[in-house]
Amino acid sequence: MRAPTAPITLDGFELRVLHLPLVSPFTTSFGTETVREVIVVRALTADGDGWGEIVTQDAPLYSSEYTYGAWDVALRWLIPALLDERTLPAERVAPALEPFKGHRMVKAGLELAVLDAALRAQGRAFAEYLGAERDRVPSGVSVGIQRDPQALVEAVRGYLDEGYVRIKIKIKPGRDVHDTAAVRDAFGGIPLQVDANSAYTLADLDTLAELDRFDLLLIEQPLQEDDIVDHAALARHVKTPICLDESVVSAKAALDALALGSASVINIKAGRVGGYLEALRIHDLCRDAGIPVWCGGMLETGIGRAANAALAALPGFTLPGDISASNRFYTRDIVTEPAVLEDGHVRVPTGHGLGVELDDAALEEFTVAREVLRR
Ligand code: OSB
Ligand code: MG
Repeated sequence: MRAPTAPITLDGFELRVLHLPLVSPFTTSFGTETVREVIVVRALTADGDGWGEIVTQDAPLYSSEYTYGAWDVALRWLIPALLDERTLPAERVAPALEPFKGHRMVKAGLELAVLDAALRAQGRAFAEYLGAERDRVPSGVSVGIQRDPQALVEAVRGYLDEGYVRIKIKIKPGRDVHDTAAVRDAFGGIPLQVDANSAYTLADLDTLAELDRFDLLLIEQPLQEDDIVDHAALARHVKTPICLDESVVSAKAALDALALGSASVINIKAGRVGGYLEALRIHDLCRDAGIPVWCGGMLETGIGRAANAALAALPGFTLPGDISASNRFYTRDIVTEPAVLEDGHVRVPTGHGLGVELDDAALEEFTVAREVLRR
C-alpha cells in the first residue's frame, strides 16, 4: 500500500492554456464564467509522458492564484527547479518546490504530471497508488446561482433527473435563504448543501443561522479564507455543520482549523493544498480525527476529474464530492473517455497512471497558448 514511485528522468515540461466553452454559465458569489480557462501540463520524461492540470481560473477571485500568474511562476521558477533535479521520484516534487511560497495549484499540477508519468512507466494505477478502496464514487453536483429561485429549482430538477445523488447550491448575500427554501420546498429531503465562497462576515450571523431550518448537510466556506477564528465563532452559533474549502490550504491549516473548532467537515481539493499527496495527508489526519471529508472540484478537465475520482475512492471520503460527469460542464472534453454518470456514480479509472488518454484533436482545438521548457 502506497509504495512510492520509482525515480523518473525529467526531460522537460509542456504547458498549454486551454479555453473550454462551458455548456452553461457558472455563477458563484465571486463571478460568472462562460469559458473555462485552465492550464494543462505534460511532463516529458525518458519513460514517456504524464499529464496534469493546473486548476487556476482566469482571474484571482476564488484564490490569489490565476492563469497567467501560474504560467509565469511555472516557467520562471518551478519548472526550472524540477529540471535541476534531473531524476526524482514523484514524491520528491513537492519537497523540491517547497522553498517557493504559495502557488499551490501550480505545484499540484506539476506534481500530478510527474505522478502520471511515473505510474504509467511502472504500470500502476493512480487509485491503487493512493490506496483507493472503491471502484466508483457517488456523484454530487455544484449548481451555480441562477436568474431567480424558480430557475434554480428547474436547474436542480434537471440534475436530480440525471441521477446526481447530492445537490450543492451556490449562495451569496441576498441569494441565500430564498434560494435554499425554494430547493427544499420543491424536492423535500434531498441531500442538500450550500457554498458561499467566502461572501459573508460575522455581521451576517443571523442570516447564516436562518439556514439552520433547512437541515443542510453543511455550509461551505461562509467567511473569508483567513477567517479561521471567525469560522470557529460562527460554528458555535449555528447548528448546520461548517465545512471549510478556501481556508484549508495545507495539512497544517486543516489541523489548525480542527483544533480551533472552525470546521466539522472538510472539502479536499488537491489544487488548493498543493497536490494530491498533501490531499492524502489531509484525508489521513481527518480520518484519524473522525472528521468527514469530501472531494471538491474546480471544473476539471478529464485529467483532473480522473484524479479526483481516484482520490474520492479513499475510505475517509464519506460524503459525495463535486465529481460530476464531464457533460455537466463541457460538450467536448480533452480525454477520449470523459467521465459519465452511471446510477449516480462516476467510475474510478483503472488504467495505468491517471487512466485517461488525451484526445489530441480536442487538445489542439482548445489550446490558446503553448510553451515547452526542456533541460
Ligand atoms: O468553491 O467549490 C468551489 C468551482 C470553481 C471554484 C470554486 C468552487 C467551484 C465549484 C465547482 O463549486 C465544483 C465542480 O468542479 O464541480
Ligand atoms: Mg467551495
